[in-house]
Amino acid sequence: MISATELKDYMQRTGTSREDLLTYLRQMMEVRFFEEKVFDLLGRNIIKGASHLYAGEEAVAVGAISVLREDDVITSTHRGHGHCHAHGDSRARTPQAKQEHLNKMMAELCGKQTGYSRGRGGSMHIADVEHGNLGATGIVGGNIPVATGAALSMKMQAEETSERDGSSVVLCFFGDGASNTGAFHESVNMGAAWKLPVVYIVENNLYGMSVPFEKAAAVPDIAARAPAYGIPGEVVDGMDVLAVREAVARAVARARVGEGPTLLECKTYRWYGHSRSDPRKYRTPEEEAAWRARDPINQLRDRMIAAGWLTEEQFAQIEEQAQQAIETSTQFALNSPDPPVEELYRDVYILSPPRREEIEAERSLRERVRSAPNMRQLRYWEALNEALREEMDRDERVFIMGEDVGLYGGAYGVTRGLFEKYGPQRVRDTAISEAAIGGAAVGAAMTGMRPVAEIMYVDFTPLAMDQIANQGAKNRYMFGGRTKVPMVIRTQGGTGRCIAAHHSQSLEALWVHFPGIYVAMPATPYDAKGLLKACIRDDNPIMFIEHKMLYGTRGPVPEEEYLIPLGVADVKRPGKDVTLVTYSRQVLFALQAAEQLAAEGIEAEVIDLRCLKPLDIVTVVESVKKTGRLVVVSEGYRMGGFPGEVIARICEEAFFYLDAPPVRVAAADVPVPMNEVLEDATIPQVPDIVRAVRGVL
Ligand SMILES: Cc1ncc(C[n+]2csc(CCOP(=O)(O)OP(=O)(O)O)c2C)c(N)n1
Ligand SMILES: [Mg+2]
Repeated sequence: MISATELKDYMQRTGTSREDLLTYLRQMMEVRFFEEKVFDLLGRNIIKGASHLYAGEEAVAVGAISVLREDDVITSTHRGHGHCHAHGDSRARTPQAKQEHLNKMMAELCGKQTGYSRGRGGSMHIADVEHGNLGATGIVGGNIPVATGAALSMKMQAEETSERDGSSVVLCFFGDGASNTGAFHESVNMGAAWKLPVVYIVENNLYGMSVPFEKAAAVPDIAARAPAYGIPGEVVDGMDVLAVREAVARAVARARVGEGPTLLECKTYRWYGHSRSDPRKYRTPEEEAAWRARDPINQLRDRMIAAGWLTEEQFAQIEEQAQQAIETSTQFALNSPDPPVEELYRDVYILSPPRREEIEAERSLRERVRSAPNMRQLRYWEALNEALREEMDRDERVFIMGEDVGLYGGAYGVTRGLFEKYGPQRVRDTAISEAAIGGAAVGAAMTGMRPVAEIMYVDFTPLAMDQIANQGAKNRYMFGGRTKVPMVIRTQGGTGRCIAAHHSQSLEALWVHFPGIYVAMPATPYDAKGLLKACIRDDNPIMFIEHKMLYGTRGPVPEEEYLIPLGVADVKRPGKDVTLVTYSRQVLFALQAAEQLAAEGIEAEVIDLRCLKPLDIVTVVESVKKTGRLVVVSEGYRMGGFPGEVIARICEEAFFYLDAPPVRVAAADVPVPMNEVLEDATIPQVPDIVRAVRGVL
């Protein structure tokens, strides 16, 4: 602990005023009392669920956030009340606004409509995205890629506006346990490689739940990992608000001028167990007492009293006011209503259903495309490439990132020439770090950019699943509808190149499963271009799945600009006898099957869904009402695949129009084998579709 004289020196050196110290003291006390109240409310089952209390660690959040400007942002963790309070309090300008902020925090923990996240997030998803708190995460380490993406966004926007006083920065808080996740390593590497304005702040409270850091890793200090990534690392006394403030100020200064990230390890301790139910068997009373003797609030109080800037009476008064503020917030929360059940589905998506005129315009365009023999022909990849160019020209917030998307042009050539045209800032080659790519897209999208991130194979998307699904797709809903994530994840799937079980799957069923993300799967160059453009303009996260065997296929694409509204299927061939529903490459197979069937006098109607979500079930229902028979075809595994969903919907909505049981034709439930003959046998082939149709007639 520093002496009174050292404190005075510190204040002169750092330009800190007595008022500032009083603010830190008050904020730390409010966090402490807030947590004591939450502990009590949890015990009385008034607050439900899990709450991870921050008491003991107050100096980290308060010291770090005291350095920030209004345009900076933070990301937080499952132990996020301290970050949320320090941040919200610093942004609130009046005593009334400060009280309202506490009210919203407490209301959120109580699951109330008036809470920051409308009661949908609770303790683990507390956020105030509109004011720069990008939110807490329930997935340990999950916020680190998001913070990195936000920092990328800050850097790109600062370069655009060439701000004189340096770029905005991101403070990324996480625990010692999180520093052992892949998300941490991928993110710090990406942040360092791109010199992003982010400060990674590890709150090392010695344990990840019950496991001591010393048993989970072989390095004594997490900060020691920093040089391995080429960035500075520093161990900081996390019980000393001024030490934290000074270290963070240095790191932020570096970040603002483009020198990149710093890893700060704040050694700290939590007063309570991991959560309320934790009996803390893994800690000794002596260890707890030793840390309590270093209470960050008492340390600051004692120093201020010694320096003559605070009396016992003044301290008692701050204490009383802080208690009162927490009490008021508790009353506010308890008097607030639950979120209305009618709003259960609100904010999962940003809905912008296409207008009838838009649907009609696209329908007549596609009819013209089909019947214009002299229209220019583009390959599927060229159509996608043109879509990217047009959207990058139209909107400077659109940028591309992914593995080998730069000079290489993407594994399947879709981004060819874009690096040359738009440069390394807007066409960014990444490290082989799928989680960081997905999370960076989320963070960038949350902070004003419109990323198009490429994951080379859909088979690799599970590596980014937490980031895309948990952090991205659920973002808007769990943060109370106060955010949007306009990102497109471009990827490709499917068999056809003998590249076996890790490069040939069709995993769309995984992606349609998560609420909050759309899935588009175009089959033709025309659809590919119009859908990709529409997806880039849409405000929702979208998984855009191409097919590796379609890239070389040619088709008519109009010269003029057009969009394809999301969630509008295309009847690619009309018919009256059977409805054949499919998407992606199987559309081509279904059309061939329909051709063969026509020779037998069977008229199959081929519906290309184009988007699996939003799903145009109306077009399918209308067709089934006419034909009475349904066959759904997909290259995805049969078990739990998308055809099952379409068939279930038809049974729900048009059962009595069916004249035969609906049938699915899907991929064999085997890992895709490399051998060509076996590979072909795994997916539906034209004769399989023909046979299935005959079977339902
Ligand atoms: C990916 C993931 N794994 C495990 C958990 C369960 N869990 C929640 S918090 C936690 C400990 C995290 O430790 P640390 O990062 O040090 O943060 P602290 O709780 O100490 O603040 C664990 C294991 C989780 N929520 N997410
Ligand atoms: Mg910990």
